[in-house]
Formats: sequence, structure tokens, C-alpha cells
Amino acid sequence: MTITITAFERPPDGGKGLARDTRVRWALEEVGQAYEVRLVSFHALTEPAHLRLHPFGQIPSYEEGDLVLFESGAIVLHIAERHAGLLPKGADARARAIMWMFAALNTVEPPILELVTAKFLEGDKPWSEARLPLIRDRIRHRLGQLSARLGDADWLDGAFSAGDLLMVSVLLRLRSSGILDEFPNLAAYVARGEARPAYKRAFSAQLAINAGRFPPYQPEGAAQ
Ligand code: GTB
Repeated sequence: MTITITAFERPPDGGKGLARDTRVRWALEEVGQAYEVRLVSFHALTEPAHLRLHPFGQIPSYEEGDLVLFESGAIVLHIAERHAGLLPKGADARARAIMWMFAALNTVEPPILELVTAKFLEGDKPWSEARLPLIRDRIRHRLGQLSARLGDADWLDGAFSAGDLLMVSVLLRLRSSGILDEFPNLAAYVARGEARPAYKRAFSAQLAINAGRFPPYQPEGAAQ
């Protein structure tokens, strides 16, 4: 059955792979599933045809026959549950891998998103300057805990899993802040993720959309 995902027609990051279609592409590449991409404009996100797929008017969405999904975490979990390669076979290890997926999205990603919001969407507000150091420290605190747990392991719990895929995807967004480099084992962890052939294919695929589209499109207030 054909799998179709949505992605930005003009990704605001100009090809850094930071939009959330990249993690879905990566999961599909890891399990060897072919997929098609429907590119959508920011205007199309608000139209009924897209809102029928995604009630919040965002990307990515995922279509497979009659199944329509949104939320990148739910999509990655769906892919991981239906194809070998992203979740361990043993029930306990599988539960832990899913736990790391939630940890990535619910515990590590929120302060990182706060930083993105404060810098790019609220950078002109009077409180922004004072708020940034607080957010950075909140991120450092969380990364310190994650770094301590990872230690010198390659992945969070044994073999690479969907938990690592989401955690690396979330941490990637910190690169330009310099905070990731304060935690050498996390920086190396992210580099290991990026070195996976499946990630490279996913990254190249999203980059191809951007070819010839620099400088990046800057929609007002869009896209967190
Ligand atoms: N919780 C949802 C999920 O995980 O799928 C969040 C989806 C989401 O935020 N989608 C964003 C979107 O569609 C794109 S990924 N925004 C449009 C809107 O809300 O109107 C977020 C994103 C966008 C751009 C960059 N970038 O340029 O660096 C990075 C991440």
C-alpha cells in the first residue's frame, strides 16, 4: 500500500532537516518502506483538504490506504510497530524503547521548543532577552540528566530503536545554540544517529526539496 506523508513545500529552515517530516522519513528509511511526499504550502495547511488529514493544520501527516495519522511520534510508533527494525522483540525492552520515545517528545523536546519560540517568534518582545538564559539553563539541566543516563553507551537502551530516532531528532534542533556541544557524549550520540545510512537518505530527500530555494522562506509567526 502506498504511504504518503506531507512536508513543507518551502521549509523555513532551508534544508537543515529540522521540520518534523524528517523523523518520519528517517523511520521509513530505517525499515525500508518506500513513501511518497505531498508538499504543502503554508496556505494549504489551513485549507479544508489538509485539515481533514491534520486537525491542527500542520505537517507531517501520514496516509496509508484508509489510515490517516498525524503527530510525528504516533507516526513513528506506527511504523515501528508494523515493521521490524525500530523496536526490540522482547516485551520489556519494547516498553522501554517506547518510554524513550515519550521521553524525547514530552520531557526533552519541550524546553528546546521554548528556546526556538523565544528566539525566533518572541525575539522582539521586551522579556525575550531576560528569558533566554533561563530557558538555556532548563535545557542544560535536562541534557545533563540525559547525558548521565547515556554515559558511554552508543544508544539509550541496547540496540538503536525508535526511542533513539526521536531523541536524536529532538537534540538536533539544539545544534545551532551551541548547548549540545557542552555535552560531548550527547553530541557524539547525535553524530552517530546522523551517520546512519537511513538518516542520510532522509536528510538528502528533504534537502532536495530545498534545492534552489535559498534564502529560506520566513513565514510570519509560522512553524514551531
Ligand atoms: N506535535 C506535532 C508533531 O510532532 O507532529 C507538531 C507538528 C508541527 O509542529 N509541525 C510544524 C508545522 O506544521 C512543522 S515541524 N507548523 C506549521 C504551523 O503550525 O502552521 C516544526 C518545525 C518547523 C520549522 C523548523 N525550522 O525551520 O527549523 C523546524 C521545525
